Amino acid sequence: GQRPLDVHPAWLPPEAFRAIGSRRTRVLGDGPLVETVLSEVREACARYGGVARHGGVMGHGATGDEPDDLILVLSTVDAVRDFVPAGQPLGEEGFTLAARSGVTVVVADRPAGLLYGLFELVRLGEAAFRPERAPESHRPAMRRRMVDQWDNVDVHPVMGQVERGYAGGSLFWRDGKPRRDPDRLRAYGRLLAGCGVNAVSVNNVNVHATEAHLLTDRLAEVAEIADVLRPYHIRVHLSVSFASPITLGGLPTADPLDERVRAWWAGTTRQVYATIPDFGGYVVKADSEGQPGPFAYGRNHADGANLLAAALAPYGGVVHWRAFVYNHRQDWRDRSTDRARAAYDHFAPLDGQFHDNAILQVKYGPMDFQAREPVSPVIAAMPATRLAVEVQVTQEYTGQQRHVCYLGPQWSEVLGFRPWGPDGPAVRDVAASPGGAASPGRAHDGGGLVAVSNAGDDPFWTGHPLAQANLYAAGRLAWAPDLDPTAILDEWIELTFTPSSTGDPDLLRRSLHEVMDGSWRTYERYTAPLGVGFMVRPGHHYGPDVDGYEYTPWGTYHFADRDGIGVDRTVATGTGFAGQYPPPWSQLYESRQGCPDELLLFFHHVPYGHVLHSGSTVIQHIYDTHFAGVEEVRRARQVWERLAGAGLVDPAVDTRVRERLDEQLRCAEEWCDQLNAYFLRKSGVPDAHGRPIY
Ligand code: GCW
Repeated sequence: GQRPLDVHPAWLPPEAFRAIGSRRTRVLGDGPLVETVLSEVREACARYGGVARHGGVMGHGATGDEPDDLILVLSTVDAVRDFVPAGQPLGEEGFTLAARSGVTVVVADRPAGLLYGLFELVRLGEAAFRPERAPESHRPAMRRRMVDQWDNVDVHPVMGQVERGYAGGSLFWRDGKPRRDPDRLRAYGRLLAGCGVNAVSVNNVNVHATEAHLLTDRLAEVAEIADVLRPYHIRVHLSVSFASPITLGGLPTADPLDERVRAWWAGTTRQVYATIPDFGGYVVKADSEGQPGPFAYGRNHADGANLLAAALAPYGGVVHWRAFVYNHRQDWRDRSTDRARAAYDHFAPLDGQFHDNAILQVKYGPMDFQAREPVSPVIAAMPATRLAVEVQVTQEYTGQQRHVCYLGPQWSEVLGFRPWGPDGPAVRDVAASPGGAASPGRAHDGGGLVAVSNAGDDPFWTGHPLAQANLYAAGRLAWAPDLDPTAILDEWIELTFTPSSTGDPDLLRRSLHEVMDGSWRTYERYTAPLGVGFMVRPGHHYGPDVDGYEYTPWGTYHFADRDGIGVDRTVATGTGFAGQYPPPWSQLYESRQGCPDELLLFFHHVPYGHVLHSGSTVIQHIYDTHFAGVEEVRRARQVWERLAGAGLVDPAVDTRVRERLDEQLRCAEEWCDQLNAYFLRKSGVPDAHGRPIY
């Protein structure tokens, strides 16, 4: 029995377990993960009147027992074959679901598969208990499905406790000390497992002085977190500072080729595994935005990553080495430097030089988590390197969890992008593991999906209750990257808003889809146009400021003048970034005609009168989309009000969502008015429809 939490149950409310809890279930197997499954089933049965049995013989209880409705069992039990014929190995995490003659069976080769099978049953609800179901096997496409917390132990003077966190404080630390709230932490692990996540990196990739100590004298705090998350099959990873041998070890250098440095990392890592035997590995942001790295010693990123990979290898650990490396002290007058080029320029030449247990973690776009960017060219440039794709669930640039912005469609577009053209593999294949559902047929294991978490100690976990869907979608896409994001949204709605049985469930579903499905594109419409990005207030990145970054060292410019706007990244006349893609994309992006509208200003500087594929001019597109975006937000607010008015949502959720929708509308109007005014003043071209522009 868990103590009832004073927090929203998100996608695993008790009602989601009704179908299981009202039946007779037998769990066969032992060990900690099986215990977790059993305790979930027991709790559901206690609530809904079912029976949970542990052990015994498959299909038969003790004499006199009524037969089982549901059996969760490891494939080592012979009797399983009466239900599910032997098939392909299911691996560490896969499972098969089947039903025969009114008995539903989940079979797995390993205990973790039973846990994921249980959550599949939860998603299916009553549908899991049809009398007959043909066997259906599920295996994760990606072996590594990780969330990165950007949590600090201390409250950082500028960034707060959670860097780019919009959901309160950390779930791990408070007042500089471990929070030690195992119930809350366990509930988080449960939610993560419930959407398929199996790894958590616990601290910010910007590793400040206090947090650096988590690796050594404060390691016990990490071990405590690992203990709580382990029953949900979640491994803990740690962000470390490349300068640790100096700052923690007292060495005069952190040079990756120095013997003392290698010995320090080896010894330190041995200690880590002595304390946390199933530790996942390190995450490193090096030579990026002021973090220390190998450049200080004239070494490259492969030298740096391999140093840590070598220390982790004896224990099966991995290093996630981030590719987010660029010059953040650029001179804006220097038109030859292009931040978008940086990751490729640094890393592509190193392809093939990284150890097997080094994973290069690449942000999905070449800039920085904008609402719209092309897919990073690094993903196609390093066939001999294990790559992980990083997405930002925390909504730094997409409304900071004050705006509804369901990002499933964005990530799904990225994962489905085919960098080598229509006949080549997709991004999801590059990140997948051989033998996984995506069967990419690649030589080596992909590095998986990494999602920067949007969760904190907020009672709704994510500030905006509807932002829970983003965390859920990130996990589901890591497990099955070809899932339709709209179907994922449906799952999330179905689980989270389990009908209070009052009211019309169809209205609920339809309304939430209306509010959420297209919300990413709505956000794109009222913010920076046609892929140009940024135009946000510097520092905190909320709200509009068209020129906020224009004359800064950050490399994020739009170059608007009286004649036109956009960044010339062509090979012919620009920075050459378009040439970092393989054909056909290099050619498509190079030409104004071939370039998709939504990325036009990312690749080209064009006159305001340039005609888009849509038939509209750039300037008219800016006006139209901004007015339309505001209208869409206004409409979303009406739909929500109607929904809440019908008594279909919990009043606390309603209050929170309504307050945020009000702010979203205010902010969208601000974006619209500022952007339109700015471009009217620059271009002198009036709106064709004569709408108010200030
Ligand atoms: O998006 C930027 C953020 C930084 C962040 C950085 C990164 C953790 O503004 O706050 O630092 O990206 O991804 O390293």
